[in-house]
Amino acid sequence: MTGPVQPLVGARFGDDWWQRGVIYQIYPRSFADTDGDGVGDLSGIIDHLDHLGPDGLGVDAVWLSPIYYSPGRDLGYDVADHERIDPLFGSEADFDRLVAECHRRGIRVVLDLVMNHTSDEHRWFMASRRGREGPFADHYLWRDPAGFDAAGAPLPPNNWVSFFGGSGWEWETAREQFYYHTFLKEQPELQWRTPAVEAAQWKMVEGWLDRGVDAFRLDVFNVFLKHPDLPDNPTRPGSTPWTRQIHLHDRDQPDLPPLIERFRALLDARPGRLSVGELFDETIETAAALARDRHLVFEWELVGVRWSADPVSAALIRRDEAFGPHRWPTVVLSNHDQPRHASRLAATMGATDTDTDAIARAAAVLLLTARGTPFLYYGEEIGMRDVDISPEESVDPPAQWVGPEFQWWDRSRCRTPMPWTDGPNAGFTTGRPWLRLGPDADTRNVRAQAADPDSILALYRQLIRLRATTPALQVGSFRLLPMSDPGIVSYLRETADQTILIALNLGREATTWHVPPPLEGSAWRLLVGTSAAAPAVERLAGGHALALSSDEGLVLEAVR
Ligand code: ISL
Repeated sequence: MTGPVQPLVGARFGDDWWQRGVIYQIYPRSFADTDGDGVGDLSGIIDHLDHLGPDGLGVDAVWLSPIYYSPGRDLGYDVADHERIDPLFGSEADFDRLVAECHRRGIRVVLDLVMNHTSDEHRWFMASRRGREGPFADHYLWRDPAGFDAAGAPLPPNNWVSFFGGSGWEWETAREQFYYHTFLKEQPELQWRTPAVEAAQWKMVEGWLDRGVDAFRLDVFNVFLKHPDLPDNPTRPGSTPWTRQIHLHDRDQPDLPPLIERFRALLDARPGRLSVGELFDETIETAAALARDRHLVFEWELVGVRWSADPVSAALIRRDEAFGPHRWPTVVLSNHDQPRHASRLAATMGATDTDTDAIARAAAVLLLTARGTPFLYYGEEIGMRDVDISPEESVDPPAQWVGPEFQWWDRSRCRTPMPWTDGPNAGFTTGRPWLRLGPDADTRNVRAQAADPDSILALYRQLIRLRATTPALQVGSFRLLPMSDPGIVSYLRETADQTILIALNLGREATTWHVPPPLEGSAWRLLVGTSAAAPAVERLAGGHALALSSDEGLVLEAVR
């Protein structure tokens, strides 16, 4: 269908980018709109690639949240055709142009693969629900009712519930069977135990690889397989139907690892490919056990952390212990499912009037110096915050379900349009934006921050550039230093011939940091400071006392 793929030109890293690179997540609906419909599109992404490329932020890859044809019940995570671009975002040619324009700038392209479920408008499901015969009959998780109640209504096959609230089973009159859905009822679960399903998925994956896609994020991959007999889950005390079950039979089955390896083999057959898996509702230990070279698995220690020295240190240690020296973690602070970290971290301290920009700066240091492959979420590079969205304006489907039994944070708040300029609608669209822009878009936007050498954007650019030329920050070991001064988190990143020292004052007060002694004969040189007032230090001996304001961060290197 398409011509030869534009080769990657001038990429900073070779096949080891999975470990050394920085990946930037774009939520396509909210990045940039070129056709005036108020929804971001692929041409909008192309128009702004210079913001991301080597003369801008300098990221190594962009991950696009789903851009496939979809009715949008879960805003693209309900795919009606995995092999087709949603016209909402543009044409097939626009996609090929996006890949080419990224590759021309040395940027790789990561697609979001949603393979656990499809949309109920997928042609497989529309055929499957019609009856028990035909090529798609067993593509989904169909089951007979457990029986019928006194009124003759069918009873679900087991006690499984949907994570998004309510029963996990939906009755289909035409088949006289139930189908299962972990998420919305418009997201029916695929039956991965049907060989034709697996074969079709791999064919689809190969198709995207052939079109030049460099990597994939795997949505909720530990849910693909269920216990073949679909037994009841054991129950336990909990606050919601979901947490009242031990999810023994509806995910993490023993034959999951070989299934995932069959997927990974498709990527390993071509050089320089990576995958990053998203585990649904799982622990960091599970993430570490499933991670291997070139195939990352997200964990959420730093997403759930309270913004204070003790819990942040504990999270860093937990990551280090779970992954150990031989498995490679990711570093994530924000994504399209979570409150934006500038807002979230401030809220963990119960603060309403805190300077979230100072937090965003310190967090940028953590994100780009902790051990692991960093994932940025669009807008965090300008310190974007959550935006208040009224229930009437919200477009996050599970948020509509909210009730005493099902609490859901409205994800619309973290998915608002990117502010590019101080013009109308912040340069995002000439139409009516699909979600309102933040109230600070006039001042907090890319153009304003690009012109300000002390902006959050300038700091992100500086840190990403530093990381790209500093092997210890890319692949070095991690060592947390004992807490010597209250509020200070400090750690080392080291290779055989480079030592980098990071210090963050996560206390609410200014404090004094006593610089640890460097190796014999060397001193510390300041590489990056988050505050405009950071001392211009060329040679700093151990024991030196430095004043650090709240949320101030420093990155130093040991020099001879
Ligand atoms: O959003 C969450 C918590 O606030 C997560 O638990 C999330 O539901 C879970 O990680 C699964 O997320 C993924 O699959 C969902 C989709 O709605 C999310 O956007 C996606 O990231 C169903 O496809």
